[in-house]
Amino acid sequence: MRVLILGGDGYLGWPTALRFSARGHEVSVVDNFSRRRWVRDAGSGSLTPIADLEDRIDAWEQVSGKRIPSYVGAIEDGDFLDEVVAETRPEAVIHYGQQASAPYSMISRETAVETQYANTIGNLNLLFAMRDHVPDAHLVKLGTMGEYGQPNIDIEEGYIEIEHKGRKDNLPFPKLPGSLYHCAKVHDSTNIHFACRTWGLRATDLNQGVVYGIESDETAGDERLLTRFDYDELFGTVLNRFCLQAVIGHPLTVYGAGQQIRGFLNIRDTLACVELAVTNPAPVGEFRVFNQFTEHFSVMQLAGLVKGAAEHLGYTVEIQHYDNPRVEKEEHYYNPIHTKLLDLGLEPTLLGEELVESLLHTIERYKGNAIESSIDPRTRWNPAKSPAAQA
Ligand code: USQ
Repeated sequence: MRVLILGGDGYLGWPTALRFSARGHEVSVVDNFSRRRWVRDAGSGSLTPIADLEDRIDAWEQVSGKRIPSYVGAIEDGDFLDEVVAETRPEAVIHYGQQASAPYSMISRETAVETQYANTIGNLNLLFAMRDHVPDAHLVKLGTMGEYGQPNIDIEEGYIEIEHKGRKDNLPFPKLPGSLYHCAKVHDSTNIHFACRTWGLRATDLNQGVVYGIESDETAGDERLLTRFDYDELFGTVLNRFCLQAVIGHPLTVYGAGQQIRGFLNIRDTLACVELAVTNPAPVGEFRVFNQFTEHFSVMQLAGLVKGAAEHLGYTVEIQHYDNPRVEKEEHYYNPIHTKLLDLGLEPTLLGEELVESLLHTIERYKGNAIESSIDPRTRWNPAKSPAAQA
């Protein structure tokens, strides 16, 4: 199958490109390296050494004999994306090419506008390019569980049957996004759903939880193929951050009481889910939604798990509660349904002490690259409520 991956140089995009290429698909990637730039500008960098895209592609060709063509440019540039789609004529488009950090979107007006512009306009350009060149192709779009927020009812997979004043309908599940980044994802979902209803496109929105992990089958074992690993306050996700913190002796940065619950999945399972979505495409005209995570944990459960695993390896770990920089529910009901990917055959990688220990071992190899000053949270959802503003 011809597969086009937007954001193919990123944390998930690169290992996804290798997985599809390894399975014999004709993969092309698009990227403008904005993730590399955002992290660098924030005074941090990938813990793992990551080769330039062209060098990675050469290395993959040496290892596998398969070449991945790359297109360097911004998907916000509609003409550029239009040409790429017309030239590659994908049967599936996997769209990761977005600004994916909630804290980054909350730094300032500029970063909020940048996030919503990059994400919403890039996605809109893609919908038009698909409509005009490959209307039968399947769009697999990375969404987020954070679109739903934490309502006090079970979260369904995309849609909920509502009975109102004696009438019933199956409607998009209500959205309560938790940051301006998450709001952008909601806007994308609305636009994709519209394109499916109006132009007959087909799409799967993968409402993904928080990803952790470093290696996939294809990236492990050859340093030239490693994917990036972020741990800074903006781009690092919570479990990856805790693991790095344990290894370098930084206190684990629990925000507030740490009773917030999120869905999690291993990076290998992200790749498996995306592959399941691509090989089982949505029917023409359908906007299909999968909730993509395998288990849920509170932040304190994760901190306890990392502390236990790291202490088992001989580290001393302190858990520190930080004044929560985010405006979020710290205690809440959380029961999202996530059966559709399991029904398609997903075999979850479950998190336990052994898995955390293997993550810690991988991090140990690169701990010399860690920039500790990028770890502590500085970005506040509501600066008026910051301790400094109240003092
Ligand atoms: N948290 C801490 N300490 C930290 C970092 C985070 O307690 O050092 C807490 C946060 O307050 C939050 C939870 O951990 O309650 C998750 O935070 P996160 O930074 O790991 O993840 P989040 O900002 O929600 O965003 C990440 C990805 C995003 C994706 C989302 C899925 O960056 O791209 O969409 O996970 S979800 O969380 O389901 O919305």
